[in-house]
Amino acid sequence: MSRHTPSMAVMVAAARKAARGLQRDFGEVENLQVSLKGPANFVTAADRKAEKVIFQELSKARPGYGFLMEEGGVVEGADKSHRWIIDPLDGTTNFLHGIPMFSISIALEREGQIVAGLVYNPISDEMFIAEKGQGAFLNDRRIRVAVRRELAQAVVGTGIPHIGRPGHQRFTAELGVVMNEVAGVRRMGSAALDLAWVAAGRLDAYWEANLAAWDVAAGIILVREAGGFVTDLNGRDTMLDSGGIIAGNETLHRQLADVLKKAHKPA
Ligand code: 2AM
Ligand code: CA
Repeated sequence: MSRHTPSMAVMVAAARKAARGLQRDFGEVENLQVSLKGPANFVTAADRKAEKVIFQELSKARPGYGFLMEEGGVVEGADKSHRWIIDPLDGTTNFLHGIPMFSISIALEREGQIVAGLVYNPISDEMFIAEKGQGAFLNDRRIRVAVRRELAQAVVGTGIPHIGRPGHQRFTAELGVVMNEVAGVRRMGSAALDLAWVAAGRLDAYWEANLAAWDVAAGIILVREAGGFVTDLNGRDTMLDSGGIIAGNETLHRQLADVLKKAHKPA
């Protein structure tokens, strides 16, 4: 069993409350798929609504903490040492298409360091949480990164840039080298869930570029508390700023980083 701090209890309560709205709205999206107008505006509204619920719950419980949110951006708090980093709906494209793979991501930063993270999949009811020094948990059961030591046996997650996003050529080059080294590549569509799945040992490793802080903040502490390694694509600790990320156990993290370097060298 995990022992949560009061802050984690607050995060869990906020996520569960927002999830109830997302579950209802996801059911509606499945119905809207057949309409010509499609569910796009509806999904934007669901996203904003979920963020508002989380913002209100966290503000009530911890007055003064600051916020960095996907929809609402930065909200300065009176308390300069604490900040919530929130993605109310990570995996929006999946949600829009009725694919039941998306998540709520909430992280707590103290003095610039992530001290708690939560990633919740409302459809599978899987709650991934971690606090600094306390380990990582899935629905109250301890989780650990996978122990595989060979890329040739590893299933590796990634994200594929799409229309309107940068990095298409870079990704094609990366995939070109990685697919020759691994047992399988998976593209799930929610960076927060990908990292939670690395923490749970479902994915052996994961990489992606051009992400935002709210996509990865909670997932980073999940992987680390599950015994894994996380850096940006240059091996540095600046994932929240650079937007690139590599995660896995110590061995696979290093191997994947080395393989990716090959993709970035001019031929
Ligand atoms: P989203 O669903 O909240 O948009 C998929 O590869 C991952 O990339 C998802 O976590 C997705 O988050 C994220 N993503 C998509 N577009 C993005 C953008 N313009 N900036 C940062 N992250 C993005
Ligand atoms: Ca996101």
